Amino acid sequence: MTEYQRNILDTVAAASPYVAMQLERELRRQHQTIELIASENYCSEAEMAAAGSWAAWKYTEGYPYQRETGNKGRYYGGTEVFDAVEQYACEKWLEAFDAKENYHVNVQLSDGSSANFAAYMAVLQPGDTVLSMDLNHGAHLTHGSPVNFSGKLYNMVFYTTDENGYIDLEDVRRKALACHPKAIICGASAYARVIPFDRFREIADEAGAYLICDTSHISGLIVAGDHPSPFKAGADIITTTTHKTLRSERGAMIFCRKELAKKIDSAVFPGSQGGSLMNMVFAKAIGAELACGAEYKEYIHRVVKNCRAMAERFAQLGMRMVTGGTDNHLLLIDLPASGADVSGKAVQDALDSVNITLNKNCVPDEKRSPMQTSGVRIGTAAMTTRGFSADDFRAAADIVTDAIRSLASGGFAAYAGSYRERVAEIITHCNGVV
Ligand code: DSN
Repeated sequence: MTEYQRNILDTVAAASPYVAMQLERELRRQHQTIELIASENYCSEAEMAAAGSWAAWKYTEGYPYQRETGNKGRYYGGTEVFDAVEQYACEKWLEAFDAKENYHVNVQLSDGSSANFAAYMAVLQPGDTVLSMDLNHGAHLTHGSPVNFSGKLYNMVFYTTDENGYIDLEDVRRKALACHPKAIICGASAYARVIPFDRFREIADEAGAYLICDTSHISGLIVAGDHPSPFKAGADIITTTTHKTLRSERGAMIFCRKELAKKIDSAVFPGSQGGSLMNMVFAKAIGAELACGAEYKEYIHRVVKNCRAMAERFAQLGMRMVTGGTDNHLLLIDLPASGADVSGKAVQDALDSVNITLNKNCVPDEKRSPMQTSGVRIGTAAMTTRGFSADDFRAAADIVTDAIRSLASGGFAAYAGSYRERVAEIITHCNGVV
């Protein structure tokens, strides 16, 4: 446990021994667990400190200064410090993405769903047609799920992946020209290959549609140059969370072409949220500084390298992945194609019991329900932060494969103790982040 974590526990314990006890339990769980959920990561103590500070106490509805976007400054007084930090966070994030020239950013969003909500609200009316990726093929709930606002408010049309699991650009183009969408959405939560933003831009231009890119998963790779940039491709709106591969505190941002800045700012406030979490904006400012540094880019290169090493190991072991491998920070194991007649949910639960955390995930043309699934998603961002090497990820792939196979053959319980021991051994290679 770090000194900072000890101080937090002591401070909390003085007010609530119960909450401190649960916080300590969670820290212990994190410490002993190999964290393979592709959307999770560990931010710096500096960001945690800013997020937990008195910056949370201020209401700051509105935006810093009178911007050329037309917004009218703040609604309350006493915001000088917040104006400066929010402006600084915006400038640093634009610098991190090399997007200062043509893009505007709003850093007030608290999560990816509200970012997508505001992004759609800025350029779409209820009932408009939107072309988006099919959820079973890797997209996010906010990309048109019938149980989500996006599926309820807009007329969603879906493109899919091809027989090899890659985005089917012919399908995208055909549907775009047929349905005349107001916007095309690209970006995914469970897609292991490069998203061809430039091709999406061409198709959106041909169809006369806005191009909205949800880069929540891969934004860190874009900063580090390990994935093509939607900014360079000229996307209209780019959303991202800040806590996945960007490795900052929890939150989100919306980037847009400068001419859309007023629409985006208005869609965020007053359109869809009130007082923003300014403590998180302080943390995001630190996150942006870190993302501008060479050390962060080197970290992302290792995330990608480690993911390839893990995918190669799974392939050697006879496990099948959607698309056969990965270009980014995640991979998707197809359980039936790997000869394992078990659900993703059963694998997730079994691995939880031996201190490996990952998540069940649908695969293209999924036969099971979303609560069961035929796949599991695995990511390398979190454990790379904790210092895992390519060899450590290969060792983790060995345990995951053995566990899936023993689960499928009914012998998991007999081996669970040995899996736990193997996890405990490689966890000792971690640094002291948790
Ligand atoms: N929950 C996130 C993920 O796991 O990808 C998306 O919101």
